[in-house]
Parts: sequence; C-alpha cells; structure tokens
Amino acid sequence: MKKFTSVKDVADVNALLKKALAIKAAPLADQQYGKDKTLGLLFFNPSLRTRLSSQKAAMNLGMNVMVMNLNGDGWSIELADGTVMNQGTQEHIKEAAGVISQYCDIIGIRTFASLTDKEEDYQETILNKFIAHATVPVISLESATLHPLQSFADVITIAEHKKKDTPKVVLTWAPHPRALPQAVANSFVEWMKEADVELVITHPKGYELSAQFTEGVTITNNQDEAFKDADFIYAKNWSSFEDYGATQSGLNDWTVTKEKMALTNNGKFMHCLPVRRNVVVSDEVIDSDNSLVLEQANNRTFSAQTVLLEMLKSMGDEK
Ligand code: AN0
Ligand code: CP
Repeated sequence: MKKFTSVKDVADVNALLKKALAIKAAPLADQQYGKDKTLGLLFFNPSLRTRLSSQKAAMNLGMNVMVMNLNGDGWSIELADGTVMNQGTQEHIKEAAGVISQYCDIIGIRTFASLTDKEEDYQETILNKFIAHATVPVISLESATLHPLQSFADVITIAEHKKKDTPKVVLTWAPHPRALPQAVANSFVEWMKEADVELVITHPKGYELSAQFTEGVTITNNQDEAFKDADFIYAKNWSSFEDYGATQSGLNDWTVTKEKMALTNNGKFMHCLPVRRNVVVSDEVIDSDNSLVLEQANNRTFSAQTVLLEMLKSMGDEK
C-alpha cells in the first residue's frame, strides 16, 4: 500500500477488516515490522483522536513517531508552482514534502477543506501536491473531502456490533453552530457502499452531498422515516455542497433525541467526535448503553495500525 487517502486505495475492504480484527485481538504481535521506522504526523488543523490513536498505533508496531503542527509552528507553505515568493509564504510544498520524507518512512497529513474554494477542495489540491512531492507513503488523517481512517474504524465498529448480516445503517445530518466540511459524511458513504449494510442517508433539503458519493444510495428528507427499523444511526453535520460551505439556522428539530431513537430497531448511536452535546445529539442518547462513540474512537487505533502495517509490509517486499 503506497497511499491511503480513500476506500479506492483498498483492494478488498472485507479482507482489511479481518486484518484489523486480528490486530485488535493481538495489538503488540507485529512489533518487528516497525522497528527503526519513523512515522511523521503533520497537522494543519486541530485533532485529539487522530493524533493520539495514530501515535498509539505506531507505538504498538514498535515505530518511532514525530508530530508537528504545521499551522503556527512551521513556515507558511506555498502551494502554487512558479510563484515569485516575495509575499507571505516562506517555504514551498516541494521542499517541505521532500524534506519531511528524509526523516520519515511514512507520513500522515491532516488538511481540512477551506469551504470557500470548492474546486480546490474537491481536487484535494494540498494533499495531492504533498503526495506528489513526498518520496514515502502518505496516509490521510482527514483531507478536504474524505476521512478514511475514521470510516475504516466505523466499518470495524459496525462489524463488531451488528446483529444481522445486512444491518440498516442511517447517516443523518444533524445541526451545528459552525460550517463543517462534508469529508466525514462523504467518506462514510464511500466505505459503507463497500460494506455489507443497507445504507440510507437523511438530511434537510439543501444539504445534498456530492452525487459522486451518493449515486445509488437511498436518500430521504424525512428523518423519522429514515430512522424506522434502523440498526445504526450515524449522526454528522456538514455544510452545503451545492451552495458551497453555506449553513442555515432553524433546523434544530434534526438533533438526535431519545424520541427519535425510539423509532429505530433498538439502534446504536454513532458519531466520529468531537460532538456538540444537545446540539447534534441529546445527553441521554450519547450517554445511553446504545452509544458506540467510545468504541469508534478506540477502533481508530486499529484502523490506523492496520494501514501502517500494510505499508510497512509492502516496504519489506520491495527490499
Ligand atoms: C471536523 C469535521 O467535521 O470534519 C473533524 C471531525 C473528525 N469536525 C469539526 O471541526 C468539529
Ligand atoms: N474523529 C476525529 O478525527 O477526531 P479528531 O479531529 O479529534 O482527530
């Protein structure tokens, strides 16, 4: 595995899931693969789970880890080619990616959507430029449009908690006071399409995700109808794709409450975190026995560890 930026980088999701479950059962069994190898974790944006779970995954594999917050701690990065760099930017992404590749055997990078330039975001300009100039494998720690380590952890969590072969999984839009990217939702949809689930998406009018992800998926604007008989409710806010980055107020009835969860098939509640309590989901739902949010966060270690191990093993093959 040379890069991990999307489900498209995975040949067989079910096979990768089996590997993750085996790693979870024996997390310290593969330390020889990471010995004397270094993981670099680069953050343009904040993180709690991704930062710590990726670090933990690397430590479980015997790797060394270096973490850097590029915003603030690093030089400001120029992305465009051929620029006369006599303005605000101090270092070109070519040198930055090339230099970090000298110190690291694998690099993880987090770079959120701008939510202002749809084309630049959906072309994954920063991530792709970084990959183009890095000489080692690159893992997305959430990019402008996708969050594959989160979605893979969600696949693991659903596999562990499902009570039937093909559970009904509902991705529901939920309110939020600030505009958020579509990345977690897009990514969840592309991974669920590869998993053994019946996927339904529900959101208010105006919050349609890009058709490149939702093609073939059942979508309804009626949240109550979507929740009926659901086995898993996955809540997430995202801003408008069409009216790029826009949000609207007055949609507080989309909060996931106990009354709505009562429509489900004793459904489990899921969210990638961080979550705004009593905005996205009520306290009683997230604090209930049906809430899987901590299991999801725990599985972030094993999704990252599975991907790192695949990369370490393929390096060995090339020798
Ligand atoms: C981010 C998002 O919605 O993409 C990160 C989620 C993992 N969430 C926030 O910024 C609150
Ligand atoms: N779910 C997730 O990626 O959380 P962080 O933003 O805290 O890393």
